[in-house]
Amino acid sequence: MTETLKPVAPIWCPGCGDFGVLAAVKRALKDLNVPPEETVLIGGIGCSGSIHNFMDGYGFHSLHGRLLPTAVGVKLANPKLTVLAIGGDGDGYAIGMGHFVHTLKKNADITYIVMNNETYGLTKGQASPTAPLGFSGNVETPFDATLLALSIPSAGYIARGFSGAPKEAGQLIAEALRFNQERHGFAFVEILSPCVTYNDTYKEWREQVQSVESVPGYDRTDRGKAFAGCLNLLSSGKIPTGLLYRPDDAHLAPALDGVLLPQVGRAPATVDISLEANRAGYEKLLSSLT
Ligand SMILES: Cc1ncc(C[n+]2csc(CCOP(=O)(O)OP(=O)(O)O)c2C)c(N)n1
Ligand code: SF4
Ligand SMILES: [Mg+2]
Repeated sequence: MTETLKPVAPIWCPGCGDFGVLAAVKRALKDLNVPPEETVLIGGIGCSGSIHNFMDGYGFHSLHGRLLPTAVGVKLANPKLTVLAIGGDGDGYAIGMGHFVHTLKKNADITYIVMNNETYGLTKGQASPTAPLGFSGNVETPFDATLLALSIPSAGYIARGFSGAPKEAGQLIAEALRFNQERHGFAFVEILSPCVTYNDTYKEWREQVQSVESVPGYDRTDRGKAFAGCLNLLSSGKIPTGLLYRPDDAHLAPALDGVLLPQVGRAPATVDISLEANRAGYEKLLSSLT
């Protein structure tokens, strides 16, 4: 049973940062002329994770914290598709943290966008792993996902945008998709996306965000220097934004699809799996089991 659904109007609270991310994703796909029938959006669980319902393309609402293995599977099954995994900070950095690290390591040609609002918006404002000390009774020190990503040797594209600057965020996403198109591997883009209902950080983030472009001597091609540059900004109360890390092509790790697919021969989604086409193979398999 199949049903074709049209995009519906967002159900987010008025003023939610997620509107800026939606605009940025749409702009990036338009800039790259990616048609809806070749776009797959894998949503997480959370306010952010419903983004695929609000735009054209194939959408899949994944399990909480499991959007990344789903997205990798879609990409490996049909590498022609442009695959974006989009979820929240709770989804990606709490329950989904294991998948986040391993997907950075796997390095498939997909783009992962985390809409970070430092809270669990959908479940009414609990502390997420990026929540500051004291927020909603939080007793844990927050961590920075871009620094974590920088610690994974295969990472090749790490960026941070702000939904209050959707044009720049759209450019970072477009560059991430281009990185995938060029078969360079996984692209990670965190977008600061305030939850105006439970954690309205617009004012402070507007003051805190600082593009690494404006930092004299910042070197995004060198992992150690990028880490130190970001850490310096964070230590001085700023939040580094822009393209934080992108080594030269010669220093990029091999992308998973580029390594695996030549071994398999054909993309699994394009293989004829009808009974008749495979009857001889099935019969051979059956007889080998008796
Ligand atoms: C396995 C599982 N555990 C817990 C939940 C409850 N739950 C739904 S959304 C959510 C957190 C959402 O936070 P985030 O990913 O940051 O998304 P946001 O709503 O902030 O955009 C949780 C814990 C769930 N749906 N499934
Ligand atoms: S609860 Fe927060 S994150 Fe969810 S839609 Fe409302 S403002 Fe956005
Ligand atoms: Mg959140």
